[in-house]
Amino acid sequence: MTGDKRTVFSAVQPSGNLTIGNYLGAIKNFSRFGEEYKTFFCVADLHAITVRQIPAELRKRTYETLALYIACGLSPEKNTIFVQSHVPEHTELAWLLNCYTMFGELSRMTQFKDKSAKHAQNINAGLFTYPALMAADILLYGTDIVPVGLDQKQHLELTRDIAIRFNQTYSDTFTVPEGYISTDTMKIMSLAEPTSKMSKSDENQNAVVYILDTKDDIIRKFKRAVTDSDSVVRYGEDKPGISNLMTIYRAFSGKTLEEIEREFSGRGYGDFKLAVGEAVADGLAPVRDEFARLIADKRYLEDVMKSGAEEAHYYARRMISKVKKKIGFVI
Ligand code: ATP
Ligand code: LTN
Repeated sequence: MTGDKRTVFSAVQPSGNLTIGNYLGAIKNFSRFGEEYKTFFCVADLHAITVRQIPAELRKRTYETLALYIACGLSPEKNTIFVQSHVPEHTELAWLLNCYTMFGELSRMTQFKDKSAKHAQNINAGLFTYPALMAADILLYGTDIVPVGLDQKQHLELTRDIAIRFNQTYSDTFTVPEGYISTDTMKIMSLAEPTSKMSKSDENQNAVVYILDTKDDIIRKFKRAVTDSDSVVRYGEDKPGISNLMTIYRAFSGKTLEEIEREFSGRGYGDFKLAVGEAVADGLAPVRDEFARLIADKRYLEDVMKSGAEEAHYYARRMISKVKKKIGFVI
């Protein structure tokens, strides 16, 4: 809780161009909370450096991620929007929580295993302790709800375990958070390999639709999407490609799966893929326009980061001193 309001926290890493997976699984859901909750949304630059980043790109993407938050409907008046490294308590609490997080727990994280396999030449300690920093992000603000995609569920469970462990060791300190995972869009799949997650760091550009892709690119990518050898638009486990396209189309058109099956019954995949591409491109057009306006106004983005960091810092400082007292530090 923050004051008398329930608290929401989430973050996205500025580690690449954001995809429609990030949009549907995470950012689009963030704006559901602005009115009734105290909300904190941050750009997780500290997490991003667990994988090597080019400095100029990281800087550029930090501005872009912040601008995309706003373009996707998060108004800085109603939400606290900030950059993770601007609030030093995130790093500070991460160290403290590292001492309440077990080696065995971190070893079981599937994201660590996946990223270690992908970046075998750079399996750094930060990649391993990534979840303790994520727990720090969440627990600093007394967060009740964390909207994320399905891939973050395991990290959230670990966050809950860390909070419970700390509370039991000392006394009630952290709120134990709940995930908010929107079942309709919790895992958008790659267009090239519909059994794996669409990921912003995928090397195959055709597998991923970016929020800022042009209409032509979006339509071209959907036209090439991998499907299957029959030609029936039907949702089912045996049809991962078509099911993924139906999930995306449902999210952008507001139609139900039954309505979609009916709409395309007796028509080929070509028509269906074109309809999906158009719905996505049209749905994202206002986001793209707003983004173009915002990214040209660096001063405004810097003002948002600055006041967001000040606001976040106020709450973070209070939690850090509470935690230090419980541990027994002289403060
Ligand atoms: P990377 O490829 O660098 O690991 P990512 O695309 O997985 O990045 P993150 O910054 O790790 O992106 O994720 C930001 C948010 O978007 C998280 O809440 C995550 O669960 C969600 N998300 C990412 N990809 C998808 C997806 N394909 N479907 C649904 N949600 C997703
Ligand atoms: N690990 C997350 C990004 C992230 C996050 C958070 C999400 C960093 N800190 C706190 C929710 C709450 C990811 O999406 N890969």
